[in-house]
Amino acid sequence: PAVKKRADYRQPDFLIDHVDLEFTLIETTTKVICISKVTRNGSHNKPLILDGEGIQLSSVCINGTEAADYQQTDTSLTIDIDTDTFELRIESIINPKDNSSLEGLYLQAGAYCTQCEAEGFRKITYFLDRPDVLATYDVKIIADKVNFPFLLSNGNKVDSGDLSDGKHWIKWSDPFKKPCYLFALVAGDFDLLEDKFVTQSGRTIALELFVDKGMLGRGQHALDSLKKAMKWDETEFGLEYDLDIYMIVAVDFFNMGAMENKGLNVFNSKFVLADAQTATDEDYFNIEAVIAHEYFHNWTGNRVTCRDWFQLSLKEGLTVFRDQQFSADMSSPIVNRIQNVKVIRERQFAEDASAMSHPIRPDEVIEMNNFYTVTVYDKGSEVIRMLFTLLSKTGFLAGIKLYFKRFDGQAVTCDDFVQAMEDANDKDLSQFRRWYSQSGTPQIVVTDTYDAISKIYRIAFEQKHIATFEQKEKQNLVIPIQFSLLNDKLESLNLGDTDQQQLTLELNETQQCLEFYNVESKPIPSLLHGFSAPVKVDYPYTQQQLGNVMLGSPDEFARWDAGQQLFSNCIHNLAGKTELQQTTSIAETIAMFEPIIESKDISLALKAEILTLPSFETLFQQLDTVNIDALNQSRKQLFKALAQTFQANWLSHYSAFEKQPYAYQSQQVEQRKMQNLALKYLTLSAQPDVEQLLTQQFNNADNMTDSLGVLGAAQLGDLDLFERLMLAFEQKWHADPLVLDKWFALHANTDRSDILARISILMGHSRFTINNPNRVRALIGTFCFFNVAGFHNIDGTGYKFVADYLIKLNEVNPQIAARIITPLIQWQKVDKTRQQLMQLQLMRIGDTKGLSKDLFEKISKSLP
Ligand code: B3K
Ligand code: ZN
Repeated sequence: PAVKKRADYRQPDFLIDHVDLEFTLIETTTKVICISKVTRNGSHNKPLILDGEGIQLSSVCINGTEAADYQQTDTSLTIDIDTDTFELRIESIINPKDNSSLEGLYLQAGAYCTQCEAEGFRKITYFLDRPDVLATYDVKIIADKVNFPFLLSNGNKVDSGDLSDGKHWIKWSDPFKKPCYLFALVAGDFDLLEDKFVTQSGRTIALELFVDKGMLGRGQHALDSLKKAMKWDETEFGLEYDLDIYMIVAVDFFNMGAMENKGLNVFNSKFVLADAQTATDEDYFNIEAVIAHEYFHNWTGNRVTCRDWFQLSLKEGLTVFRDQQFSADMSSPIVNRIQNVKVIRERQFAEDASAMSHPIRPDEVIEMNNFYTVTVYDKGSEVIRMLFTLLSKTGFLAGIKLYFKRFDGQAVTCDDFVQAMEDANDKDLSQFRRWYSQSGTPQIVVTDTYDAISKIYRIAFEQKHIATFEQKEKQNLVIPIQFSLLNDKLESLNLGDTDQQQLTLELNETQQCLEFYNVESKPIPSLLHGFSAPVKVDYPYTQQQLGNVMLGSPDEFARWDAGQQLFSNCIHNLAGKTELQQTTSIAETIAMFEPIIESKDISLALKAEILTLPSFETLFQQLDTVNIDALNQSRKQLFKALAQTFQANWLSHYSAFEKQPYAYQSQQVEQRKMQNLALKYLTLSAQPDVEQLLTQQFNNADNMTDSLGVLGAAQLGDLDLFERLMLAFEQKWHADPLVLDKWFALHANTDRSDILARISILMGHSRFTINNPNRVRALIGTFCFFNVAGFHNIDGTGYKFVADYLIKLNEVNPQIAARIITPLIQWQKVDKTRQQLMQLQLMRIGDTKGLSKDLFEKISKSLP
């Protein structure tokens, strides 16, 4: 497969500014007529080359006359033409029923649905499938009226009618120019939830939410979230919705979370449907966040879009930043920030350390779908956040304003965005731009000295960059580092002349040193407040100093982070120690958390976060080489000790709150979080009547958070009880696929010796199907990503199991296969034996006949 390079970008040879589409929906032979108004772009005599895949071409007409002068390949249609402006009519047939890739137009569970981003439109019709070709669309959909009463597309409904053969048709018109990746069509029978939103300028927008029949009761939260997002974007960014109607359709078969098609978002039902019985607090949170994310794309992505796919972070980084700000405003900012940082540390750092490392604006791509990554999205958002920090909120918003003024209705680059920020603020961002081109996780080495005689404290910050897989040379970046200094009474020092206690250093040289005068004793630095940059910080803290930062830092994030470092250090230090040394070091670490667990001042949410151990994935990323078994073991050891030491506290935290009828409301969310954490610890501590507690909570729960809380806890303890509860859960939720996914996932990450046999049985479960991405992610994805003992079993069976599965999935759904292969290509840090076993399986997959571009790209990069 061909490698595409960012440096090779050329303007399109032809432009299309209007499209008339007509679909006659028939299961295996859908007819598509696409009439494009084409103009030559510039003066040249090149032919028109259209993209197309898996399309059966019926006819090509130019200005009403059938053309013969064209050539077809598997992926293109070349038309020789010397006219400069013409109408191109292409008629073709596609097969939605047999389209299991869920890209292009597909028919699943009785509904037709499209997914065009990144390059799926070419599976629908021959077209200039690139984001810098912007057109208005008129779409006519014809289908059977009984089975497909709703026929939806982008924009406004303009006309409809019945046909004699039981069919009907509806016409849509989208007045906003858009690239074809934002095209959408949905046809099916749904329940419809309707509402209205009045914009700041007084326009009334119709809101329509389409869900599976019978699911109306689960749609309210999504609709409420949409209204909150619409309001928030007006107040915070001054951005108002533009069309008269906003539609969201929830479907069960979808490759990702959701898609921001103009005026017609398509959602994975997982990110729409919620009620107390079936959705957890986390589900409620995610729904609100994803609904907002897609809505925010209407401006950042749709009104201003990407010139080419290398610029994906232009819309994704910015939109993730916007949805994170929104979520922080809707609930606890600190818990939100911690969650964002966990994604960076667990997954983005892992990507940087792997063969798939790439800058937030990649330079080379084989399959674009492989680049919807935590780097482009989440690190991309961190880069925007740094701009926000460096320019201040006012400066940032001025930049945003200029960006829309300049580029509304256009397809632009990341550079254009930074230029707007630069011009609006009169600030040189040339060095900052390197964040877009440089991959890897910077390391900040901090050293300090204190002189008791002169009372001078010096602190030096050094940025270090290590080579990544695809990029050896690195340059210095601009890194905002927010920090404060604490004295030994845990008070923050005033820094500089002002009474400011926090400084932001703009680190842009290799090393920068700051001096502070009249400092009474050597202070402890509290570093990287709010995770002010996506970096690793290295300062030689003692455990005692970390304890002080955890208790005394003015920044809540830094407090949490210090606690995480205390735990991490302890876990990493356990390996290679005698039993006595281990016990002592564990006891010392745990003792430092006593003031936290007993504190009444700290918010419950932060408390629960501080008392949660760093995940295995976070710990893994802290090391250069990892002894998997030892790390897993040590983490469990500390987990258990924490459970036992604080057993009485866990019990009192567990019983501290009175149960109220379920509501998704912050105080309740925090309490459930703390209670379910306590329940886990109680289970691990083998608290005498824990079985009773678990059973009681399970039987009395009026909500999914508390039911799953029990299962998550029981999974850590006695397997017998876990099995019994799981069985009961399955019987109750057998008919509810979204709930059953939680059950599949719990099974998949259970630590048991017969895990592969168990998963094989579950693959035969009547509700499991390889065709549904949610099922595959729940069962197979969870196993790969989270079942450390099973996946990394030193006998290699875990890797082989996954490889066997991916070979099958390659044929069904390459995009999902390429997602799930991620842990298998991240072999760089594990021991030699495992490295070889992993590579062996990668080679096996690589040898598969008909290997997709998606898997090919990841495998070929990751094999040495
Ligand atoms: N833009 C889509 C993602 C498309 C993924 C294509 N493989 C959803 C989002 O980021 O909002
Ligand atoms: Zn997005």
